[in-house]
Amino acid sequence: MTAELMQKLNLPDLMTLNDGTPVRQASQWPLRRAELIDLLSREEYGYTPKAPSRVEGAIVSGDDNAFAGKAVQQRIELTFDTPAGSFTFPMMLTYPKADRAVPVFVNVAFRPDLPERYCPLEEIIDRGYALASFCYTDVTADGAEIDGLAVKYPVDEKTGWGKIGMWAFACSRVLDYLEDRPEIDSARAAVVGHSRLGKTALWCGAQDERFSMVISNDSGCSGAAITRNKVGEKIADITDRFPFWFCGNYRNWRGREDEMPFEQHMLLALVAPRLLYVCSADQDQWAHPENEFLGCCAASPAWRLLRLPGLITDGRMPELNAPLHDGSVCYHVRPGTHFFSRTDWNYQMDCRDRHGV
Ligand code: GTR
Repeated sequence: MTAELMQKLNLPDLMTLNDGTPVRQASQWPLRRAELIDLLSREEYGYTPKAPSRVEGAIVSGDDNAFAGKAVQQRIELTFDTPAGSFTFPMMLTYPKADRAVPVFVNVAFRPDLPERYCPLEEIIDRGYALASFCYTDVTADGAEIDGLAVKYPVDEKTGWGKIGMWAFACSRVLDYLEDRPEIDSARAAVVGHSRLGKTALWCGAQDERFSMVISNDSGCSGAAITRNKVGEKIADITDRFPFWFCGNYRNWRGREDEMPFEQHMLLALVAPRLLYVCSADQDQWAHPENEFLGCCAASPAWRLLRLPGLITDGRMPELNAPLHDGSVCYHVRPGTHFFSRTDWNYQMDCRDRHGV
């Protein structure tokens, strides 16, 4: 059972302030939240710089009759100031024609062919959602290169932001821009990504409370999965291959998972009281679905503190294709491998419809 496993794993306590005071009331959550952001910034993802005061968008091309007239599609260049001059990156916005502002997915995507070929955009439009997507490497390369946004801010070797932090920052800049678009209901914005970009969506949504929903698809290690007792990828694996995703300090925890003062349930808990949705695929053992589920269970006390249900579960791993959508933390595991499938998107939209976020 999950409760016993959580005890055995001896996870660092979500509900104790750094000075040892137990967190028992909702009024203590903002302080605990700030502590957790600081901890995860210092040890894992690096510190995020201050947001720019304004993001400008220039529509560079568009189609007012996309999808046989059902939608509007625009390629937009976003520009904002940084300490080293302005930075620009492209995004694609598609929204259904409607008589009111529509909710939106902010999707950090892998491929430059926006919208991504695996993204079921027509279904998204038909279900009344907009999609704002950008390709992550248009922000900065997925490698050790100091390029793009990475050039624009000074980075401390131990605690400066890694690439996940930079991509997450870009998701927030997309929302800055969408707040100025009357066609978009920016109070109903979900940030979503798959795999390394699922980690990105979580870190973005953990910090940026404007997102009403945060969705992780197969994010695994350093995403939704509890690191202690994890199968598949471990901190040594991920920091060997992708050290640049994180801050320098993260390497200190290679092979020392049990000693870490932080854990991934803390990342998930930062989404409270907003809606969190974690999606797994049963054959994705590198990500480890069971530990992603465990992450949802272990994060749930944050919602309960705020008088909301966390994950509603009997503590057992759910059956395949039996999504848990009743609580403020939602979870599903579908059959198949590591992929952002149409099934995942459709479950995510079912969940949004149901919660109205
Ligand atoms: C893998 C990495 C995972 C996951 C995945 C992906 O190579 O080990 O953590 O992020 O890439 O992004 O597809």
